[in-house]
Formats: sequence, structure tokens, C-alpha cells
Amino acid sequence: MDTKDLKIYFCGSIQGGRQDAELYSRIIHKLKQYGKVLTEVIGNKDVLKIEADMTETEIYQQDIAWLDSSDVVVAEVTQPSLGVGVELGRAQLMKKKVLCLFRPQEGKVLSAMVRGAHDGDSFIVKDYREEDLPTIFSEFF
Ligand code: 6K6
Repeated sequence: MDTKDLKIYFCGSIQGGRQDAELYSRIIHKLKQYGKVLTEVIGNKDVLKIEADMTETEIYQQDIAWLDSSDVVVAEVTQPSLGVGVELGRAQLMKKKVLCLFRPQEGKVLSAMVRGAHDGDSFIVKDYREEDLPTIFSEFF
């Protein structure tokens, strides 16, 4: 498959805290070189306003359907989020190729349930700095 045809499911914190929303937007912009990002709205600072007319059930069902249809999953996991944790567990069960990105910093330790899932093949966990992303993505895709 041409990488441009890939469906990419990006995960990032929403109710877990929006402090990294601008970073998500820059990551999504880079991911668009490789395919279609199904969850582009996560990079929008107004996500809660944009989706105000959707119920939680509709959001859950839409996201699980997108996850199921995706070819790869990329998650920014520095800001802990229950929803991202659920998505990663489901992605693993669906046997998706997963890339988790964590920015090491004082006071933050990545959950062992994410770091411990690294297998160097279908589930990759990378400590990174933003300037490393082009290399990380070109190796992953
Ligand atoms: C709008 C109305 C009610 O809830 C909303 C929030 N909107 C969401 N829209 C799209 N995806 C969402 C929403 N809330 C959570 N998610 C999914 O869970 C995203 O794919 C994120 O990767 C993840 C964030 O989970 P939380 O627990 O940080 O919200």
C-alpha cells in the first residue's frame, strides 16, 4: 500500500488536559505527509465546542469505528488520558501497528501498561523531543 493511502488514527488527551493541544496540531500536520489523519479534530483547540452536538455515545462509537478502520495508530502519551489508554488497549487487541510518543520530563513517568507493551515491532514506545519527529516518522512509516 502507498503510504499516502494510510489511515492514521492519532490519539491525544482531551478531558485528560489540553496543555499539549498545539503540539498535537503540529504532529497531525507532520502525519498528513503519510496519510489521512482520521482524528484531526484532536489538534483543534476548540474540539469540545466543535463536537458539542455529539453525545458521548456517538463519539465513542465513531472513534471505535475509526480505530477499527485505521492502518496505524500514533499516540502522544505525555499527558495522561483515560481515553488514550482505552484506545491503545483496543488498538493492541485489534492488532494495529502502534507508535506511542512520550516527552521525558521532570515529574512525568509513563505508565508501565504503555511502556511495558513495547515489543520493538507492532507496539513501539519512543521517548522523543519534537525536533526528532521527522526521523521517527520516516523510520516508522
Ligand atoms: C465532546 C462532547 C462530549 O465529549 C466530547 C469530546 N470529544 C471527543 N471527540 C473525539 N474524540 C474524543 C473525544 N473525547 C475523547 N476522544 C478520544 O479519546 C480521542 O480519540 C482521544 O485520543 C481520546 C482522549 O480521551 P480523554 O479521556 O483525554 O478525553
